Amino acid sequence: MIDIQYSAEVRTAKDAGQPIVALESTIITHGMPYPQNIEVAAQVQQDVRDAGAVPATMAVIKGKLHVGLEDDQLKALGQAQGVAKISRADMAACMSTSGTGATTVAATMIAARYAGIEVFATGGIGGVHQGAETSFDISADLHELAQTPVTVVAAGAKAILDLAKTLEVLETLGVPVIAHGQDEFPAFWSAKSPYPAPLRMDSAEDIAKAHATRRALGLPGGQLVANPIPDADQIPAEELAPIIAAAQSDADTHRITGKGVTPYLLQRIYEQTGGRSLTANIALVRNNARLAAGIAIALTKSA
Ligand code: PSU
Ligand code: MN
Repeated sequence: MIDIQYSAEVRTAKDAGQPIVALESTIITHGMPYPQNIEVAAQVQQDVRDAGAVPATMAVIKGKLHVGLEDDQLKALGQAQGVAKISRADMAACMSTSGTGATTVAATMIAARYAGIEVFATGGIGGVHQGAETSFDISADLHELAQTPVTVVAAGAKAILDLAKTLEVLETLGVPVIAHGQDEFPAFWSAKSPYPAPLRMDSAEDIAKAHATRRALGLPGGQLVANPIPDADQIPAEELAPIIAAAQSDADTHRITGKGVTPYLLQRIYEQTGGRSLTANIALVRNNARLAAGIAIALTKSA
């Protein structure tokens, strides 16, 4: 048995059967610069509350799995140096060696399932990287979606990835990819991509029903809900394309590999857009938090 450290708020919500939304912490430690990372994390938690659910930000702190962070814990994590980025492969080792690590989408799903939380909001999932045919860089997030029954709300996959290959792998793995309110798969900083999403749903209730039906069928694995960035906050894909290409080529030149790739690319794009990529990132995460709260509420009502 793992001794989970619940925040006071999450503990109360669990006891009362209230809707809870899981949140990841890699976006805080490896996805956004300090101090915006802490402000955004607190804001996203508040967005979940304002929408009627309770936020549970996940992290491993000194070997303990935390489900929900107190304010001081969140602040410390956001400023700490050398925090590990933990995915499925690293989670147990981080805990067993009393390490401190931020959870990626994959690790957050594992933590959520363990804590009985079925809905999770993030920015973008990891996916198949450009050049994967030679690098084999495919995020463990995709395999996690295939085996852990959590509905993940994201703004599609980051445009730094190969979206066509990412969609193919998700199809192979049997992961339902549901675009919210549009036919196209969204591309993180842009609402639309050239690729149609395999499924479309227009309400949180419909998404909750599909989740509950998968549960009733006993299907392992979760759903990916692809929620487009709000119109006003988009960065046009044409504008980003050369910036992404340059960032990718820098990553290749500097031989960045493995876990380092995604944080490196995000940081380069942040610098090259004069911070606009971060503004868009914040808007889309908040938008996802609100939809995830709606799904968690609908699931609680139908239970
Ligand atoms: N989305 C963001 N910023 C991030 C990430 C996603 O807006 O930092 C993180 C998530 O934690 C995701 C991880 O699980 O990047 C994917 O990393 P990799 O490509 O190494 O699997
Ligand atoms: Mn990778």
